Order: sequence, then structure tokens, then C-alpha cells
Amino acid sequence: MVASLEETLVVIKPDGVSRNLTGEILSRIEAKGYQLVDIRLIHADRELLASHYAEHEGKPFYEPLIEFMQSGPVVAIRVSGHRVIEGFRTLAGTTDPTTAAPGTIRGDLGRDWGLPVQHNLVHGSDSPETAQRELSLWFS
Ligand code: DAT
Ligand code: MG
Repeated sequence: MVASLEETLVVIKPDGVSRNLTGEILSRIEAKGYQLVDIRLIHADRELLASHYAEHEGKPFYEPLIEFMQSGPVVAIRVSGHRVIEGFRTLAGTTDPTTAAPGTIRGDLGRDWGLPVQHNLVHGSDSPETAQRELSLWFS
């Protein structure tokens, strides 16, 4: 039996867009073999971000995170492929760019800037339920 196709939400954060890394990041997703299904350049508002990051409300980095994500345009991408949720999180690397593995987006292109929130270039959904919820938020 063949596993069903999966979709995930990738967001290139304001640091990725402002550092002109959009093409590099898209290229890594495409080179891995995943399909770009939809793509939008968005200035996210607080309402969208509060919903997107609801699980982090109350954490010390929450306000800085919401402000950072509003600091410039982001690129939202609907990406499809078998096991793409897990696959993109592997491409992205772990949350802290200082220790993210070399070879990953965050490990190769990111660093700590000494700020209250990590600027780590990309977001990727972390489960099928989250992916569905996030895709309907960003591509409604
Ligand atoms: P991820 O983006 O790897 O799924 P997350 O969902 O736990 O990580 O957190 C959302 C974002 O918030 C993350 O990409 C960067 C920032 N962040 C998370 N934990 C942090 C921390 N301890 N200090 C600073 N920023 C943090
Ligand atoms: Mg997360």
C-alpha cells in the first residue's frame, strides 16, 4: 500500500525574506523533491499570528515572536509530498540555529543574533493536525 500524499505549511520568516534567502530555501525544498502547490508573499497581521502561534501564548519569547513575524513580509508556501511534514522539519533543522545541524536550513544559514526570540528563517508545521489548521489559516 502507498502512503497518502501529505501537505505542510512552510513560512519563510522576515529574516529569510530580508536576507534574500527565499530562492535558496525554495531551492532546497524543490531539490529534495517536494512539490510547491501554492505560494504567497504576505504581511501577516497580529490576528493571524496570534492564531498561528496560540500554543506559545504566555511564553517569554511570545511577544518578541509576534513582533518579529510582523516586522516584514513573509512567504507562505503549501508544500506536498509523502511524509513532507517530517521531511521539511528535517530540512529546516532544530529550533536553535546555533546548534542546528550543518546541512540544514537553520544550521547553514542561521545564527543567534542575541535577541529575545530566535530568528531561524523558517516555520514548518509539526503534525498533520497542525498542518491542516495552519494551511487553512494562511491560505483561506
Ligand atoms: P519550531 O519553529 O522549531 O517549531 P517552536 O514552535 O517551539 O519551534 O517555537 C516557535 C518559534 O519561537 C521558534 O521557531 C523560534 C522561537 N523560539 C522557540 N523557543 C525559543 C526560545 N527558547 N528562545 C527564543 N526563541 C524561541
Ligand atoms: Mg513549532
